[in-house]
Amino acid sequence: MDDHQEEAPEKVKLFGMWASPYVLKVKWALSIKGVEYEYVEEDLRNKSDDLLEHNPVHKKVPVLLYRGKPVAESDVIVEFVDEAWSYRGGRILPDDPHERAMARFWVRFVHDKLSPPIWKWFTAAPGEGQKAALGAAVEQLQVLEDLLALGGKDFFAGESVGLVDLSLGALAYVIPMYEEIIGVRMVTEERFPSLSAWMGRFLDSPPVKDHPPPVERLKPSCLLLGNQTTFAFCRRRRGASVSADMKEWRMT
Ligand SMILES: N[C@@H](CCC(=O)N[C@@H](CS)C(=O)NCC(=O)O)C(=O)O
Repeated sequence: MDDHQEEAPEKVKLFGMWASPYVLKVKWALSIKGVEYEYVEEDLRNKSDDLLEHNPVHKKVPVLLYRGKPVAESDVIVEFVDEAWSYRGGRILPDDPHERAMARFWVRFVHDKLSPPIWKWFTAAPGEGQKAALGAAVEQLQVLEDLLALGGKDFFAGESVGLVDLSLGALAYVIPMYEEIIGVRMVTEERFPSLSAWMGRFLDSPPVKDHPPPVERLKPSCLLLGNQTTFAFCRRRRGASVSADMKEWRMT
């Protein structure tokens, strides 16, 4: 960005929806940079003309409007925010090109390798499928555990929240919520000491304190996400137990 002039608040607009982890990630990025903006809450069952005009390809939130120009896709927006306001706030991407490439690599890892088995674990019926998904999720969580332990830093790329932390951020509040609904603990201090400490630090970090995840509001909304999720939630509420071979994972 050539022009590093301070933006008037009305020049930046974020189209979002309260439950969206992608929107929350963008809010956290804007908070790191100290950017003021106007927030527009979308009804995704009745999308506004503005949203459809600004994101005609995906028709999804988040969309960031900067000087009237839209930026869509949360990962693209986060990088854009870091570049557009490079002169203020904390750095989201590292300065070093190789470290930047590695940060992007781990973002892809979270999307492609980690999130799918966690979602599968949450939505699977008790039995082999649930056990296999748990095993797959734990295997990938171990990769992150080792990465964090090796780095020896508070966050993935340093002493403050950066790109990888933001992309993993939703899991820091979603995993405990899933654990509570299913009644199984996946990330414990014993199994994943570095990762569980990171979760605590992340949830306590300034951007997350600025925009806390709407956990209590989200819990019942999980029921609306899909039949399988509804099934998992209802099964738990009815007091049915997880399968017998998963006793070691059960919440105490
Ligand atoms: N890849 C997108 C995903 C965004 C996304 O899935 N947004 C959801 C809300 S969580 C949405 O707008 N859904 C509306 C729809 O699918 O019609 C990103 O990272 O921004």
